[in-house]
Amino acid sequence: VQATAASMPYNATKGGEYGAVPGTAPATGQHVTPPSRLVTSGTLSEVNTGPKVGTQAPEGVNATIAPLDRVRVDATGQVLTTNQGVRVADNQNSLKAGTRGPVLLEDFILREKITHFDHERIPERIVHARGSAAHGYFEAYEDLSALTMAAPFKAAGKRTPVFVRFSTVQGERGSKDTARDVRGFAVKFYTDEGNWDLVGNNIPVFFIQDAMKFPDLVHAVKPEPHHQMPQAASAHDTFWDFVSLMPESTHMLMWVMSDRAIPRSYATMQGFGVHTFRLVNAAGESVLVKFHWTPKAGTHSLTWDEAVKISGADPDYHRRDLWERIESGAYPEYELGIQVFTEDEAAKFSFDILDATKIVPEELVPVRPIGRMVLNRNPDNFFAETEQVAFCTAHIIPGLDFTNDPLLAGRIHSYVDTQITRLGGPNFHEIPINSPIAPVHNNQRDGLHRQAIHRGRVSYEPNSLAGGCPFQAGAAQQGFVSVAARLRNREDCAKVRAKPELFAEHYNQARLFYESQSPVEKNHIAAAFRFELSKVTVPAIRGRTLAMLRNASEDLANRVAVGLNMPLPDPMPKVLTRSPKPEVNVSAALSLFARPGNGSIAGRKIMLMAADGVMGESLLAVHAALFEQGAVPRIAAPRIGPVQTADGVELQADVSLENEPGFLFDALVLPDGETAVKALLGDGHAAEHIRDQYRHCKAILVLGSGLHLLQAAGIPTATASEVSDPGIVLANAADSGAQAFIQAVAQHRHFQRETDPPMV
Ligand code: HDE
Repeated sequence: VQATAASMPYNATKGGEYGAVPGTAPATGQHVTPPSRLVTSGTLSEVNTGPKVGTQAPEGVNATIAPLDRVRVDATGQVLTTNQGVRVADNQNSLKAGTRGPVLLEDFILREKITHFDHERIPERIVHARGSAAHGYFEAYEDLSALTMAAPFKAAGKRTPVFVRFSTVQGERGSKDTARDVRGFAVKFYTDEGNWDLVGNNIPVFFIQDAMKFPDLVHAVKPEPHHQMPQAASAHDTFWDFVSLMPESTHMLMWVMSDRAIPRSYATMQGFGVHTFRLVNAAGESVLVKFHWTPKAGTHSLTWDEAVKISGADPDYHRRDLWERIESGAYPEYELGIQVFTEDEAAKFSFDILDATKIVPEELVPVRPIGRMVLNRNPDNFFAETEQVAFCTAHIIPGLDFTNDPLLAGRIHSYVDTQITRLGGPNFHEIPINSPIAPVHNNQRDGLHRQAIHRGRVSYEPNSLAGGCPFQAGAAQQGFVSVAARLRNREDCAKVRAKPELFAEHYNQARLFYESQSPVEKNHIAAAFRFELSKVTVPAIRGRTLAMLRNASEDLANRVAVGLNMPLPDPMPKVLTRSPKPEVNVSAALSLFARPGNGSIAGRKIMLMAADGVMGESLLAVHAALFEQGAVPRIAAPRIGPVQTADGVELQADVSLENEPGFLFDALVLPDGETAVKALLGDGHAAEHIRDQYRHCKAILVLGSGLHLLQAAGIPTATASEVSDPGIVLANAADSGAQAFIQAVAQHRHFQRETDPPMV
């Protein structure tokens, strides 16, 4: 019982929200004195009052806390007022001429309240509308000044505060988290030399090569305009029509049809800067760079059947997971790595590093780890922070620079532009979550929603009246200087609407990706193409996609064609008949299994099934062992509330078999106890949950007579003597099975049992 209360996924230090006793909500109407923030009772990061800016700071520091405190509002113990600070005496009734008479126009309190409500919504992001975010910090491993003067990399151990927003691309703000989709991975570094936004994705390549095609891509993938369907899905005609006419998308399609597009958690996916950027040192020398984020917890994904089911039972699955991980202290952590190479090296590659549909294989340029990022604080308010945060690729700092990637060029324009509509004007940098911690001084003035009150009569430069201030910073004062990169080929200087030749090679890296996958991953890619294309109603689009796939992999094209009951068409004609020879044909790093993580099961949700008459001791022993590992064990019974064990102890069921279906959990424990097992055999939910766990290849621990549940659910290897599936752990008298089970959970999935179609 104790363990159940302690495993509640919130931060017990938030005393003001949960009452004096951790875990007890204040009674309705009871007001609780707010804890003094930044003293002893804030969240883990709030209690930290160490130095805020850039320098070495203690664990959990977040430099944006202090500036944001200026605008934080806590109404505990406060009287209700209007926006003008006038105390409101009656918040129940509008002002009327008599109790049954008309409402009076003079009721400024009603009008203010309704008017504000009418304007509560702002336009959602045109892409990446659905997202979830968290605060944290980046910590450099070493001094990188030989390569770059960028502020976060100036000293070993230096910490820079960050705000990170993860997102899906296609769906609307209220759509599901587990759609098959690319995930945004946008990081705002609040450096002491200005804000740097690394606005990346969880996939290192993109669908298109030139910003000119972005509106077309987005129009094609979004719900179709005549009937606004389907929501948050690429499995429809317009998307496949477009991509099958754009062979440059072949490589990206491989990634999007792989399990990368259905991550288990934001904490178990990689992130990539996608484009090639530049690092610049104090001497003005520059090298080319690709950015990689790698999760400490390993790269893990859902299965497709699971993702579909989760989207119904918990559309907020990833948002909840991120929130709960942080509240329970299982902080998501990622390592930042860079691939560094020179322009001369790049000139010899078989692909163009300005082409965002290409990776630089790790075999060609290894990834060098340079720091880690820890997300340790949830936002206080979704709208003020997660919704109003404005990421812009144009936000870079001295030490970094762009390359001529034509997709990046469009982005440098687009992000600032889109905020002007979305956030209502050019002063969005003054919204607290967007404002830099570095000082801001310039002669820009006015505009909608201006917050700063600029003093003096000078708003121009040069000036003498203000002593020439604010003055221009030379390079010596860390002023931003663009790299004077020379174009290699002077003919390129002619104005043209055209692409470099290597941009026309579309298939080498699509093949590389597919060939680098494990057999299980290949199965999933083939199944994803089959699923998506079988939702396409126009057969010619299916045929064209197959023709394109043939150029990347005959094996894959064949498997998809068989899956669609279609003959293979001729391969799509290639633009480049003489294809450049790729440097590598297989890259182990491209498989999800290449990064199993640190073996921790922290943050994994595990269902412990129970009913009256359950053998409490064995169940609680497993509960304690899981809790010890930082996992989130949940007791699930036919109804929530008290469950009587066989020896008369009362357990509390956190969830019911009805309100939290089994597929929301990473693993399952079946209980011992004849009476409980009998009760669970009579509840169809139990068998459903067991079958889902099995089908989704998750670990199952069977305690004693719980074996009957496994057998009744029709699990193929379910007799005590013949369980050969390493994902099914049988406890016996000598061993609770907890340790073997923890190892099985750490494996994440047991794909050995997977069949297509599923047997169970
Ligand atoms: Fe974006 N993208 N994008 N994008 N993108 C936006 O900006 C755009 C691209 C990415 O959590 C928008 O503030 C163009 C690549 C993320 O707030 C918009 C092009 C990559 C986010 C926009 C691209 C991304 C966005 C919509 C092609 C991976 C969410 C709202 C030239 C490297 C950021 C907004 C957040 C959001 C434009 C292609 C990542 C319209 C024109 C490639 C993570 O400005």
